Amino acid sequence: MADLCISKGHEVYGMVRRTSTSNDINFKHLLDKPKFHLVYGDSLDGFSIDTLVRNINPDYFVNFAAQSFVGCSWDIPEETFLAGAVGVLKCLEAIRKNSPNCRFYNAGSSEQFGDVVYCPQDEKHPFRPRSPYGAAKVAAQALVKVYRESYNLYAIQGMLFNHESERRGEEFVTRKITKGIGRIVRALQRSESFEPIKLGNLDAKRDWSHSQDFVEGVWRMLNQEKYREEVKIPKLWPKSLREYVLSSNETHTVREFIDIALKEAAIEGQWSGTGVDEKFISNGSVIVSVDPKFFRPAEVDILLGDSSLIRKELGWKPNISFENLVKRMVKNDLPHAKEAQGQE
Ligand code: G4F
Repeated sequence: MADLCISKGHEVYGMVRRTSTSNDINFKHLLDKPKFHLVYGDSLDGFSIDTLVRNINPDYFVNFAAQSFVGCSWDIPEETFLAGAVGVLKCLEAIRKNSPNCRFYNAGSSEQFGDVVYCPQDEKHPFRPRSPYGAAKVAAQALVKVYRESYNLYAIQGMLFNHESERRGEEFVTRKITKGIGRIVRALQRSESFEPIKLGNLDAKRDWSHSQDFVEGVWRMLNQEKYREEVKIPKLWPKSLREYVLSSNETHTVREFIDIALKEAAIEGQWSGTGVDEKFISNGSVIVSVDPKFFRPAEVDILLGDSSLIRKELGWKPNISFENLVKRMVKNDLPHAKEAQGQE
């Protein structure tokens, strides 16, 4: 998002929480840009948000702050809910008091649909969250609506299906697979032994896209009047602003992701067994196995989005296909790619 805003000529203030070890790998390349500033804050510290909004008086406020790993949200439900919902309330309050013309975007999720009742899921699908994370996002969306309608704020929350990239965190299934393949390819090249990639539910279906496509969608949601006539008059905002679904409109199992990824890494083999005994075997070695420790207390079995509304109304469309997403992530994690980047 910061890359996109800077490419459009905007000044960006990136809020970071203080940590004892640095966690800047995804924005290191921006640190020497004159239009990029890092500021300390925490969306759960109302004072810090209030001061930042007052001092910066931003045109846009994009809130991606969250405990965003669904799998962990049962272990730390309170932190997940506080960051996902209460933090949003603090951002909205700071904007209402200090900068009411600032446009606010909050990251919503297809996890809000949860236990889905129809496919594909569009903006009208009911919210039936299956995790503390999904519940927090539903609460946040209600707060955003209340503030939009009560105070006439340009405040919206998009419902984004899974979005990945070469910068994805390593605990999420896509990056776990591509990093794991990188590790195994390196071991094979050195004739070393290796552990398989241990995963949970291989039958889960997700609608995966590349984050680069989605940040453009977020930008369009923040600037709806450029694309939609009826949003031109700020007085009509609470009624005319829309909150859109972003999705590829395709769904694939975790297993299909693995198949494309292994093919890209030229690892040939076959699946055998079922359930917890399922494995992908190549030349007698187990490459992927199932470990029940990665099963969730409640799973969202299928997510499949319908993003036709934003495609029609704001002219958005994704450019990177599912297959290219997988290939890009694998290429990035193969050992030669890392060596070329001087990271090995
Ligand atoms: O990659 P995941 O952990 O992503 P999940 O839970 O779908 O959530 C992501 O997408 C949401 C939008 O829909 C975001 F709101 C959220 O912040 C996050 O970005 O898991 C994807 C699927 C799940 O069904 C999970 O059970 O993969 C399955 N899976 C199977 N084995 C695994 C594993 N997930 C993880 N993380 N690790 C495994 O070993």
